[in-house]
Amino acid sequence: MSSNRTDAPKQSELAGTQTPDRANTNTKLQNLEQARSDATGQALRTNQGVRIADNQNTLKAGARGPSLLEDFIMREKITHFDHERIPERIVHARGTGAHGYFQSYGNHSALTKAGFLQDPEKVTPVFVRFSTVQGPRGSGDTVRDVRGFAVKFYTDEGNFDLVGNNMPVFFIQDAIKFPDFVHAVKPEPHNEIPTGGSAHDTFWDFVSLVPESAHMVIWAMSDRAIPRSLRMMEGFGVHTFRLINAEGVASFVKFHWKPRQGVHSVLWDEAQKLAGKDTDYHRRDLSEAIETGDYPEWELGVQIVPEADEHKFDFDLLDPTKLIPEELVPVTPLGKMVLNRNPDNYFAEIEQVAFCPGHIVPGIDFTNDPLLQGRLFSYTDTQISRLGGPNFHEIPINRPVAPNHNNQRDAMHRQTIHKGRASYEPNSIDGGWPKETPAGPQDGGFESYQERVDAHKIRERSESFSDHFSQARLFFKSMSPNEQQHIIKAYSFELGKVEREYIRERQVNEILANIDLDLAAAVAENLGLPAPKAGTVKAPQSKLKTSPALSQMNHPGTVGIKGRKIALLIANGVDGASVDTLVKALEAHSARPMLLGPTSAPVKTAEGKALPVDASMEGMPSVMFDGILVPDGKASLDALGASGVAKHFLLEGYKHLKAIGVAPQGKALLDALGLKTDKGLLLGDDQKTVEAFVKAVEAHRVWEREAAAEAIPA
Ligand code: HDE
Repeated sequence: MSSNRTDAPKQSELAGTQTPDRANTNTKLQNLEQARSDATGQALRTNQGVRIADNQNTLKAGARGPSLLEDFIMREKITHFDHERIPERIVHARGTGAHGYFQSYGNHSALTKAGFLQDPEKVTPVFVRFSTVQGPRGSGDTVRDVRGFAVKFYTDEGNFDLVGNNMPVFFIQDAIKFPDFVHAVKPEPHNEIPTGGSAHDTFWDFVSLVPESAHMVIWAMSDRAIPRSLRMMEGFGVHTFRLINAEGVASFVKFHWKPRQGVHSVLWDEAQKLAGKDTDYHRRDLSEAIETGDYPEWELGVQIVPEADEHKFDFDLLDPTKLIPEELVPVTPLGKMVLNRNPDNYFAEIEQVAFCPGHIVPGIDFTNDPLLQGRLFSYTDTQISRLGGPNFHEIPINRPVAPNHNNQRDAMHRQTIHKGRASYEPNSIDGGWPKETPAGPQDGGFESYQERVDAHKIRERSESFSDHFSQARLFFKSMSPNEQQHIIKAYSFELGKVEREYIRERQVNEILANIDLDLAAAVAENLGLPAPKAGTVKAPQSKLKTSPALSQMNHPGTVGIKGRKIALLIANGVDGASVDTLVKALEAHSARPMLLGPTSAPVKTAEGKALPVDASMEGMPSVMFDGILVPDGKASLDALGASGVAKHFLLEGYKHLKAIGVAPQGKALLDALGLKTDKGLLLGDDQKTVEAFVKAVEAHRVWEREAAAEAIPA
């Protein structure tokens, strides 16, 4: 966890890369890099500490002769390189992460005795890793998939890992089905296709045969599976956990992370294009936001269910395919998490971090959710092969800030050099240390919640886990019309890629028809299947008809357009004053304007000045932006109108429902593109138009336009 990064200059200190003085900018960049590096001023040495005189040439018998085996410098270097890779995670291989801190809003001692939730002054360091599930380490960021949301709290009482996802439920109810599910969703075994997605036969074969997956699959077919940014995702602990206070009183809880940036997604066409045009879209977005000081923030909250109310719901709290609607049990905010530091080294931190749902601290405990119980075994087991043995807790990113003395010894890659003779307990040689701490209200040793268990040893699924469709239906019914259409299209797209017709039919007739007949009929029509009959499973109708909290549209966030990326399309002859006004207006809202030219070369303004650009329109296509502005300047507008790349930029931005503002002289450009003004396509550059543009970006997308945008070619 140690790092010198906090003292290093920030990228934000390089603000003003627009300056024409590129040499100055380059020197600043070099200074920044050198301040960051721990090798600055250091000699190049071998791993044994020997200074290296020549890092260019292998030791040879003569300049043109054979290489000599005795060249320990070359062999050490190549041997180390040969072993640079470790096994990637079997699931969640593609990830990124950041450091930050957690702070409690107050004293939550009535709920839990966990120390990090007692004192609003207490700052607990955290490390977060976000991930996709299906794809390998090099896969695209914007594939349709669940996102992992794993948080390590380095608390004074030991590490607490909240290893959650950006969806509140899961595909299966029992851990024993996890390898089956993962084998089905992973690329097909004969050709390793597809990379990163679920649009293939084995996935749909499995889920169409396993109705308990219906609820999670509809989440995966919703916009939640294609987030705009990792900063704009909710996070969920999924399982029901227990919080326990100093008096031993336990409550059931579901953990929630609510992003201040709001919950937003990209459109499916955008997601697919981004996967090619900016494979690193999400990791770039996260690290840029932190680098520029726009620190992502989430609120940690819990839904609290008193023990006495365990059986009050029409589903089982232990069933991980169910959520507790927020309308029934609201989320109580506990504190906030801020991510404010990028990792220094991807491998050392993001790749080597080892999460485990079993890492808990006094005041938190598990429930009998059979998925959670299986996870408690799996994560440590997986680290042993991934990180090469049981000493992974000594890797810097995994080290607790709390001391961890015990009598565990040796094993692969042991770092600690233990002193003393006694590595057993009880002992008298070392005075009996380290000693147990009796369980107690505060600062006591960990004590498991004393749950009475008196039952037959049995392999059985509880009857209370048998309703698989009510909450899937509740989810669909709670969506806005736009979101419902996206879900219909996602099922149609994915099932359209399924080659075996009997799998498509089974999904439509046996799963979708039991969720919602309109949904099933729409998907069937798109697949050319006969209209489905009403589902045969008599799932109880949940008392709640809709749960507005499930729709992303009801989570706009609280930060306005802060950090949103806006493209300004310019060419020679652009009105410099117009660019200036727009940039200033956006900066006043803390948005991130970027100037895009026909190439990466500076653009000549109407006033005759050379205006450096941030990128070319081809280099940073419209899918990388939240909004587009076209400043004034007749020659510039004419040049954009004659450029296929610029026209595509605007049409694509329109198709993806983005806010677009065009200076008044640009009317001809819009006419030529056949685009009509709407709530988010604005003609004008006065204050009022700029404010309307800002409002449209704030709304994330111009949803009213979606039907009209259908006509625009992809
Ligand atoms: Fe995981 N899961 N999982 N999972 N999971 C792993 O652990 C597993 C489940 C989740 O960024 C693995 O270190 C089983 C639910 C996240 O490093 C592995 C079951 C949820 C991450 C594993 C589940 C998750 C993992 C692979 C069913 C949401 C990435 C590498 C019983 C609550 C953590 C590793 C990171 C990773 C097993 C189900 C979330 C194999 C057996 C439910 C966010 O141990």
